[in-house]
Amino acid sequence: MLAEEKRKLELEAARIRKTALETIHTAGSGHIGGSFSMADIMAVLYFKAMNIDPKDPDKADRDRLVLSKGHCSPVMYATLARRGFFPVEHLKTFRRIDSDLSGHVEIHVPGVDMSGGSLGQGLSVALGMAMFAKANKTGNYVYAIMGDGEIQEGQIWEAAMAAGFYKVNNLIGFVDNNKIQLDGRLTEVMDPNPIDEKFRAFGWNVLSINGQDVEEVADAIEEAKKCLDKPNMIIAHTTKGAGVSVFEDTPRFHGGQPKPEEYEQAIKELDDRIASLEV
Ligand SMILES: Cc1ncc(C[n+]2csc(CCOP(=O)(O)OP(=O)(O)O)c2C)c(N)n1
Repeated sequence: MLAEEKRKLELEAARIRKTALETIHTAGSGHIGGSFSMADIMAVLYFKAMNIDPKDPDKADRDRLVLSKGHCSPVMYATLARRGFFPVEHLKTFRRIDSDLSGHVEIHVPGVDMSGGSLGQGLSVALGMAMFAKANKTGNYVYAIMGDGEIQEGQIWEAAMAAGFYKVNNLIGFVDNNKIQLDGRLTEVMDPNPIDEKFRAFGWNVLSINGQDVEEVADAIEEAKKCLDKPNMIIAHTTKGAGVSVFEDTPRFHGGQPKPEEYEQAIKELDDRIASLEV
């Protein structure tokens, strides 16, 4: 990847984080940790990899994305708004009773292909979409983003078994492996490791990357697209709350809110990061 493209993607990721945080702050609630850990993945998907058109969100041959960890709606909505699917201003209505932007992603929002919230279901839905695309030769890819705590759900492994058996190679999954779930650290709650070997055993092409590195994310997607006989799972090693020092690797920021001084510091860090990336 050229340095210039990398800089632009890093800038998008930083802007997505700031927009997501402001959205959560205005609402007074929302999930910071899991939104921030996957912000770099979202920047690569929406500003480089995916075949999408914000002016025609329902175009038939578009790539689909299922945000199975649907509680991370702030990062999804911030990304869609920044990419032009709807005005950034609209994010101010996030989590209001009369808004379409509810706390978990909803299908009626432009750019959203599947509602989320009940963990464990997204991989099955994405598999169905990918099988449809193959059967109808539409040529599109289907992405699914799961949490590492989420893969404790049994339905994930039913979908994994089917995808491997049917060699659904246009399916590209991500596990946002940020090592913290709602109740604390994954290894203390119910350790799903080794995640890579489990998916491999179910017939998947598995790639393990640093999910905070936009270049590694982009390369992994390209690599996945070359695989013609297996579904693809990208295990993205990430840090919960990545991008802001006070949020990083801190279980309380799964769904908890920063104190005013923490919020100010977070905005300052993100502004500094954005300024360092702007030319
Ligand atoms: C079926 C189901 N059970 C419980 C919850 C409540 N819940 C919301 S987020 C979460 C933790 C998810 O952890 P992880 O998948 O690691 O997400 P991340 O750390 O990336 O936010 C839980 C248990 C839910 N949304 N759905």
